[in-house]
Amino acid sequence: MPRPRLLERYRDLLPVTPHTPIFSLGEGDTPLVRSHRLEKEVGCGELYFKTEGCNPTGSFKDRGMVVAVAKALEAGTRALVCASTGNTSASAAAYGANRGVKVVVLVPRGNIALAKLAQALGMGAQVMPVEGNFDQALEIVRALAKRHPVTLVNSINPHRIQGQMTAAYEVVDELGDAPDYLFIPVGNAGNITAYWRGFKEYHKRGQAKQTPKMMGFQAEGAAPIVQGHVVENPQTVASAIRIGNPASWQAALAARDESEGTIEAVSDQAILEAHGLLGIWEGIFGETASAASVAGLLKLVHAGLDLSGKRVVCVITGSGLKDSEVTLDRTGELPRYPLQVTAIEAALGWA
Ligand code: AN7
Repeated sequence: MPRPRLLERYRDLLPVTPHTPIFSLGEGDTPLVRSHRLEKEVGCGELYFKTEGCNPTGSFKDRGMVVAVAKALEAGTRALVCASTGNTSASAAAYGANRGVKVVVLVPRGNIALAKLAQALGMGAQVMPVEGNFDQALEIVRALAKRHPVTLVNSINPHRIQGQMTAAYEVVDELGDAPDYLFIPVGNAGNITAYWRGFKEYHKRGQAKQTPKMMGFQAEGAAPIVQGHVVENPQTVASAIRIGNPASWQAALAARDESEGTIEAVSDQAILEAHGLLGIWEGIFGETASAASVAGLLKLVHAGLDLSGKRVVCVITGSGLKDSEVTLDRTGELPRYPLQVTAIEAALGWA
């Protein structure tokens, strides 16, 4: 028997009715990987990575998308529309293609990772690069969704958030309780909102004894929540979180305050360093934006946060294959070697 996937596994916790179509591309049930080295470095009790890059399109967006698309079909939608820094468009393209629904995605021209563009195009979405940033593109698709019988599948869509709550359920199901801390990157702030609601829901149902402190991290050049105002021209190497006016701003503040957590900024340099450590120390190749959670963990620990005896989960929101160009920029050009055993040995110092 195939394993039950997200819509079936968490049916009772999702807005699934007898009329909701049930389908799957294999989303959810992603690995919770115990840290090999970073755990000792930060001195916490247990450190885990929730590796959301293992979802079918390589990011956490698939959890929310499968629910949003199922509900859109149930309601008889004509098309799915979204604005995206890339991952939402890849996910919408996949689920739209799988169900035979038209998908329209607006992306900031020149500012999305190539692999994500290829995913959307390769799965038949109508990709419309626009002269503007993510926030501006989101305004356009909001207007489209008001004027036409189509479904907005950005995280403003409550079904997206409900789907993404399943990641928190999985963490608790696997650990037997909520962790003490959850570290997570913040862009449009849908995911931090979803995790918090998920943990609260499980706590309310008695599935978890506690809820975690929510520790969110924006990139320094795209940190509206940290600065307390909209950032008109957000800039960061982590293109997925290059967002200046997050849709779930208020909900993210609620997650921070109710959980007694924090939302802070991390520099691009810190994100790139954390990305390197995650790969080299742990064997986890995350997306650049995903490393904001690890950069945040390191930043707070170096600033004196004591995590001894604590259970910590870092969400790695997407796969490093998504924006591998950033990694290659960081690692630099490689020398060439002669095709000779002795030359290779000499270069390795094995001579
Ligand atoms: C890898 O795809 O906004 O705070 O349009 O792709 O829930 O927005 C992506 C966001 C973190 C931030 N990590 O999550 C989009 C988009 C990765 C991401 C985020 C995104 P939210």
